[in-house]
Amino acid sequence: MACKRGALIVLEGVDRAGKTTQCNKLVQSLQQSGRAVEMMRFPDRTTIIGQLINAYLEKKSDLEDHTVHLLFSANRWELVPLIKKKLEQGTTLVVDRYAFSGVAFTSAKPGFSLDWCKKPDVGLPKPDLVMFLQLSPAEAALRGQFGEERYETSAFQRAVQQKFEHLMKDLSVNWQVIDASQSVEDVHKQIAYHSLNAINTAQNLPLGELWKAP
Ligand code: ADP
Ligand code: FDM
Ligand code: MG
Repeated sequence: MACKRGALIVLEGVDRAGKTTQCNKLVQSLQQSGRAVEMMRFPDRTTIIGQLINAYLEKKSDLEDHTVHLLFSANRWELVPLIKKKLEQGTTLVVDRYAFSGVAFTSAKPGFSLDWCKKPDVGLPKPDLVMFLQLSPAEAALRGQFGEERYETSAFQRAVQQKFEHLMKDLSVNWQVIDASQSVEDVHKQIAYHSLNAINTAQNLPLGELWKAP
């Protein structure tokens, strides 16, 4: 019998919501329970495309807005063969940001429609679960200052949050909104609960395609 596939689990949310903290914790706890699991993050700054994105985010280079949007998408597509291979081998992937960040960040810029922003990511492996870590700007501010990277301003983050809210109305995606203002441990418990459900459900389902009619 072919081995059961792993689940594609994504964490999204605004800056400082706790995505990276929770991805690490989830991977650790799933590993401790004996499951095959690996973490990924987007952008993946280690590839050649990722290095272009990294320089842009660190404001070491400027890129035209459509161009950088397509680079973020290309950075996901270049990892698709690996994503599919891992999932088929039965490894669950826990992913820090995905196409939803891609659409939310670019469509928060003037002159970009949600529809245009989604197009390059149509057909990507569809996550079995997307958890949105919800945190108010006031609570995010208590977690420290913004960094020096591009997009790290409160006005832009508010616009991004609104775009995420639009995206969450799409019921073809399995969204779970998590209250990220709770303790690290309490947030983790909820994330672990939803993830175990997704892992169990995914093993009997084919991998879907994002933003495509079934
Ligand atoms: P993100 O990846 O979403 O930007 P991080 O995981 O890097 O967020 O967390 C941002 C900051 O907030 C870090 O200093 C982290 O230690 C802290 N943090 C994360 N989760 C919580 C939490 N539930 N309560 C308080 N502080 C947190
Ligand atoms: N970002 C991330 C985008 O603008 N588009 C994307 O497709 C993705 C995946 O890059 F400002 C932005 C979001 C954030 C930055 O920061 C990445 P982290 O701290 O590495 O998550
Ligand atoms: Mg992070």
